[in-house]
Amino acid sequence: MDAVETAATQQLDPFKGVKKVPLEEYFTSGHRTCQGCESALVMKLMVKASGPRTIVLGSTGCMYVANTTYYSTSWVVPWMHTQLGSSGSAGLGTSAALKVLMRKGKIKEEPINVIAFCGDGGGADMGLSAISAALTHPEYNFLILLYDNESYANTDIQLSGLTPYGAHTTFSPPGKAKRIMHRRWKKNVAGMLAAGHPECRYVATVCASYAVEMMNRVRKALTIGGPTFVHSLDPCPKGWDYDPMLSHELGELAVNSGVWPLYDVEDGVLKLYGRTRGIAEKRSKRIPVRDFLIKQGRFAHFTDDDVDYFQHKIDEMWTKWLIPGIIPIHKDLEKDQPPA
Ligand SMILES: Cc1ncc(C[n+]2csc(CCOP(=O)(O)OP(=O)(O)O)c2C)c(N)n1
Ligand code: SF4
Ligand SMILES: [Mg+2]
Repeated sequence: MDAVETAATQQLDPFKGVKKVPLEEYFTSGHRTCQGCESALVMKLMVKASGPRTIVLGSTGCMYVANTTYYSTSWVVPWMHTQLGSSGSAGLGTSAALKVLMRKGKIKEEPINVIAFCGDGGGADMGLSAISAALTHPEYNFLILLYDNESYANTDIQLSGLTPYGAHTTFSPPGKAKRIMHRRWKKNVAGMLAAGHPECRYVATVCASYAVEMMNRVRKALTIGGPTFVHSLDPCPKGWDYDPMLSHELGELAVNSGVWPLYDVEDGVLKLYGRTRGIAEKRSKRIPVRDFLIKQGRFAHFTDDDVDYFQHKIDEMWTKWLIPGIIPIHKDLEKDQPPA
């Protein structure tokens, strides 16, 4: 069978330590995100990792609105806004357009990185089908980066499919009659996309608290080519309700408590990395989930029972799942069957 014809990608080798990271910035001053906004840091690191020959496309949300306020922008590379649910379509369309322009000789033939970002609302809820469709096209090179601040933040913190259990949002305020308004568990987007898209050669989860590891996942995705997907968990001082100086620490707590496992799936092979790998290999201990929850006002209404429930769910993810935190198929099917 003929191999699919793809355009060349840039060879972006991993940064071997923080001292090897270039000083040049392609997302710079002039944005109006909140103090301590981790998603803004993700934008900065993402495009630092990809370099100057990059086109960034962004769906509606904080990272569109706050980064392109009337007549000003912090983007140094070419950038375009796209509709809330269409990061998948925008990434695919832009990559296809570049390919055609190069084939017709209208622009120079060279590898250009295409990155389409989306929030959890735009990516995991509204735009999931467009992302899924985009990931079935191996002939086009582009990366979809989902920055997950766990709410529709830009429109004042509404609940999304990635908002964690029990969190206080404007759609799930705790009340006297009902303390926990949001009872659904967070969707497993990276796992679902990796498992269901055999044409997609690379899927990863990242956290900007581990910046070099995060940038290297972006570089890997862009080097490997075809449609790729990276999911980043981003502490958001406004929506998570904490002091902005704690953003970095909250990212670390999410990873070290096992709430946010770090892994990548390359050509169907899954590898845990960083702290997550240390936990899985029992070199370091998972810290209590309470340490992560207690720092955030969105969980301030939690009782001990609520914290225990959250911990129980995370423990289950680590002990019962086929792959810790990633593949929610129980290991021991017989034992886990409900009573007849
Ligand atoms: C089709 C559509 N519906 C609703 C909106 C209003 N809207 C703009 S930004 C936004 C929130 C997006 O949330 P998310 O994708 O998580 O990004 P965040 O704001 O959290 O960065 C909404 C609902 C819109 N722009 N388009
Ligand atoms: S609301 Fe959250 S994601 Fe939006 S700019 Fe503020 S800190 Fe960043
Ligand atoms: Mg969001």
